[in-house]
Amino acid sequence: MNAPPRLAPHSSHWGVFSAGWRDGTLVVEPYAGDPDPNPLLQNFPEALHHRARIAQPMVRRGWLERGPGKDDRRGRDEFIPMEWDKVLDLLAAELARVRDAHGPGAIFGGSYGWSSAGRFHHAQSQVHRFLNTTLGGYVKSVNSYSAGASAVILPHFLGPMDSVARRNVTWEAIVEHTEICVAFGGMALKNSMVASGGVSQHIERRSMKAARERGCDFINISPLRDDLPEEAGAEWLAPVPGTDTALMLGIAHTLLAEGLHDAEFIARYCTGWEAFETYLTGRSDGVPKTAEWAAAICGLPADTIAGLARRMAGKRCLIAMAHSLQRAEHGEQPVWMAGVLAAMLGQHGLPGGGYNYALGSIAHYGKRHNAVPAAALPQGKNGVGAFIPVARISDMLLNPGKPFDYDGQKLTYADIRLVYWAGGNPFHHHQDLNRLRQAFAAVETLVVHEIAWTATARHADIVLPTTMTLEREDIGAAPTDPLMVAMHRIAEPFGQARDDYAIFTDLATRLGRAQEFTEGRDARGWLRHLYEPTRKALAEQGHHAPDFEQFWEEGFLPLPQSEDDGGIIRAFRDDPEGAPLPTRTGKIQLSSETIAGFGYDDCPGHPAWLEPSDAPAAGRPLWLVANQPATRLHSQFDFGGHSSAKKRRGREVMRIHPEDAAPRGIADGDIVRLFNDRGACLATASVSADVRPGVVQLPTGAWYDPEDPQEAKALCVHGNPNVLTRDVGTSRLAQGCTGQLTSVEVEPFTGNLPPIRAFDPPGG
Ligand SMILES: Nc1nc2c(c(=O)[nH]1)N[C@H]1C(S)=C(S)[C@@H](COP(=O)(O)OP(=O)(O)OC[C@H]3O[C@@H](n4cnc5c(=O)[nH]c(N)nc54)[C@H](O)[C@@H]3O)O[C@H]1N2
Ligand SMILES: Nc1nc2c(c(=O)[nH]1)N[C@H]1C(S)=C(S)[C@@H](COP(=O)(O)OP(=O)(O)OC[C@H]3O[C@@H](n4cnc5c(=O)[nH]c(N)nc54)[C@H](O)[C@@H]3O)O[C@H]1N2
Ligand SMILES: [Mo]
Repeated sequence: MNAPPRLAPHSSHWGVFSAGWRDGTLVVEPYAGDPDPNPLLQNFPEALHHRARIAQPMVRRGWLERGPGKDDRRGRDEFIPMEWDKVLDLLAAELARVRDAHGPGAIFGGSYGWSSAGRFHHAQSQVHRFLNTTLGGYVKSVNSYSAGASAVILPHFLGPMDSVARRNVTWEAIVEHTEICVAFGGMALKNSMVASGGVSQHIERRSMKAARERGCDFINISPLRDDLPEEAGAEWLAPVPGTDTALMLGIAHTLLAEGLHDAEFIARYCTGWEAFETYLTGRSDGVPKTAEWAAAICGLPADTIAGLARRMAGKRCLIAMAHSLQRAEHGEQPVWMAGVLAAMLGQHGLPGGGYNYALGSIAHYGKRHNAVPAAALPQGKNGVGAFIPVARISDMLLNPGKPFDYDGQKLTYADIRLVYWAGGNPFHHHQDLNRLRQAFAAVETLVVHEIAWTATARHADIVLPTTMTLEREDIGAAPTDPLMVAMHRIAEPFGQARDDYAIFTDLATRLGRAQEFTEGRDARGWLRHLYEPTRKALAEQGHHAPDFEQFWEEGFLPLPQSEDDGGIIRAFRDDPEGAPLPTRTGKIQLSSETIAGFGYDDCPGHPAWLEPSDAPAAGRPLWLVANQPATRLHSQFDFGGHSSAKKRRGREVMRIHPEDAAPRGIADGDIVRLFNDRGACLATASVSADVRPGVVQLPTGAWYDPEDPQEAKALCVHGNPNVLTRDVGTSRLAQGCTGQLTSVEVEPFTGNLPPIRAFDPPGG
């Protein structure tokens, strides 16, 4: 008998693996060194040759016949297949037209999205490099959908996002030192199983188990019971969504009133206590933020809140906070308030203590850093200065020239004619999709590179089919993962799909800038080039440093890691004068004159409880939590085997508490309709006591599937919650994404059940 063919190494954002073919079937096996592999890997086999893949370049009929221009037929027009040479001629001419007529400042190339894990073929880097080197730049986006509010507020009071999230408290330190871990938004394993660039070892489950066995208490503060795993043995406290800042204020007030706060730490390491304390005690507004006050807002008993404060004091206490809390209106507030709470407890900078923003939200955090650099494609210089905070995309396209606020600046929306997207799915990530459709109708040309017929591709004028990761070679690496992966090619390209790099190379050639874009390298040449800094650093430090050929043959290259040093916050604690924080005062800012000086009513100069304007009300009595999906990464491979198998009756699953289901006549497995002023979608109900009463949960990622695309507020028959979410910024400070929470009503769906067509290629 023949030996089974050798599986070759590869990597994805959701895990490292080996893959290959056995009897005509794609086999995917997790990396042998991974203690807790991610089941998302099993989305690959069915996805590879799925009918949802794009087989050939396509151009929208209306654009082809009438030329570039505003057009509300985007998303409901026909597509015409076109040869590669012809479509690239057409696109190069259109890019040159926009550049010559309006300048590169009329091109939006932010192209937000996770694309795939390989560091060279990373589509977002490719499109940025292409626009910079061939057209002189593009209007970009700043910050992320993940952490839009925190990226702006954290540097004001503590330090840059990366230092507070990525280089702070490690899982090792938690296992050894933490006595109580209070996790706002939990630390769901589904989330920490994912990291951009890949992750070779999923250690979160066993770390929580080990900490628990040593005696660490975990508190899961979340509307969902399963936001901490069983292994953590967590206590579950479920406040009303969006009220964590009030809860934290109630804890802070108890600490102060009972003299449990660390006044010495505040005096030595913090500034701005007075303004905050005046607010906390109510001297500034007549409202003391007591546990009773907080209880009335967050729905937890006052005793529980005060009891939690007493349990947190005097112990090695770690406050963790999921990204999700700040992906909501006034999202800056819980981020800041959690930092203030950790300061009142005197815990910042202690091993296993303090405040680790976003720990457990993603696999990058809580790890040591690599001692050697890893590959990244240089993006060139962007000659355009204009930008938007990333989630202001529809606002910009609908309001060219309109002023907006951002972090103390008054900026103006650019006048965009052409939008170029490669490696992201705005119909996944953006809010109020009916408004996004209007925004995309307002541009002259929309170009999309995609592996599959996402709703974004369906709304484009020019659709270019790209290879998916298994169809090309790349290098997988992330700054806190101790493994570099030689990602071998596992499959031939689907249909006529080409690499993003090959497409951009041919476009750059047509625009007379081939050398600037390619620097004379083919894809293999780039891999060698990007590998070299890692090899050199390994050799210099006396580690195994194979040349490129040997690395490729070995497949998995272990990388050395640096000490678990606690980063800038530990250094500051050890030496506040010698290693000041990069804030304005060099200390932890419990209030900020800078922010107060901006005069924003939705983001005052100290953390504060601000009422959400989108809370449940008549006609929309339930909070909707639209969180990250457990069964895929965002919208990627929604058509894969694992994602499909976890749907019910072909639709995304919405969880609802029995107390909310019964009066509505909703039984487990029923198809329901979720709706509010902005839109409606169908989902399959799962009746479960693991969600807080008054809350329903529908994760993101089911592909937008309008029942009748002609309608402005079409029903999404598949369960995409972003038809319901609101398109507003967190505040005038950060203008971050607020997609996590909105309010809705739910009812049984009684009409004829519409078919799911999201994965059928559009008709010609
Ligand atoms: N309501 C609500 N909305 C949210 C969130 C929420 O909590 N609630 N979360 C937000 C967050 S945190 C994020 S990060 C965003 C994520 O939003 P996105 O990052 O936009 O979502 P993805 O589905 O990962 O999109 C990546 C796209 O790239 C494509 N792709 C993969 N590989 C390649 C490639 O090699 N080349 C090309 N050209 N394309 C490729 C995939 O097919 C996919 O369509 O969503 C945000 N949206
Ligand atoms: N499997 C999988 N993992 C992922 C991703 C994915 O798409 N799939 N996406 C990755 C990305 S890009 C990111 S940015 C991270 C996102 O990390 P997060 O944004 O933290 O992830 P979510 O699952 O959206 O939210 C975590 C939990 O917060 C809780 N929550 C929501 N609102 C509130 C609130 O007001 N108060 C409290 N206390 N809790 C609340 C919800 O119950 C939710 O399950 O996840 C990453 N990991
Ligand atoms: Mo994210």
